Amino acid sequence: MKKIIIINGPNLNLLGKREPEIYGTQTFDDYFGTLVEKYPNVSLTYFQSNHEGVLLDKLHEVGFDYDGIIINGGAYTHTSIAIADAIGAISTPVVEVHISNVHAREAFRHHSYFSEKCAGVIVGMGLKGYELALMGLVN
Ligand code: CA2
Repeated sequence: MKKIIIINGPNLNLLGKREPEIYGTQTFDDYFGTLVEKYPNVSLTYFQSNHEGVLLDKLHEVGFDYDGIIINGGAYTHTSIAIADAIGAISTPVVEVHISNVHAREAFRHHSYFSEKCAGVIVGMGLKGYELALMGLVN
């Protein structure tokens, strides 16, 4: 069974609770439950942290063992060379996901330090983007 982890960065614990016009009304825990049910043949785990170093430690922990990583780095996407370096250093393929279309938002969201180190990038498809990334990694 393939092992895939979803890693969410800062503020994504607020999904479904704030700014529903941008990020929707579903909590990530609820969405994650539907994914687990829909993909019983994938060993799917979920991790969220608001702390850059904790996200780095998780990437190091899973990055030579898991079959795929789906990461939404939140605002660290646009700031963190350290997380980009970690994505580049590990052997597990990483797919970058953003719920909103970052290219239709403020200019500071247009650049990602992660994208060039990732196997793929999905933006603007809402929470469905995580499922699309999952399909890309398992097929
Ligand atoms: O669109 C995305 O998925 C983002 O990664 C979300 C980040 C933002 O900084 C990126 O530019 C794009 C922000 C996550 C904040 O999530 C919230 C969710 C609900 C309420 C408030 C914030």
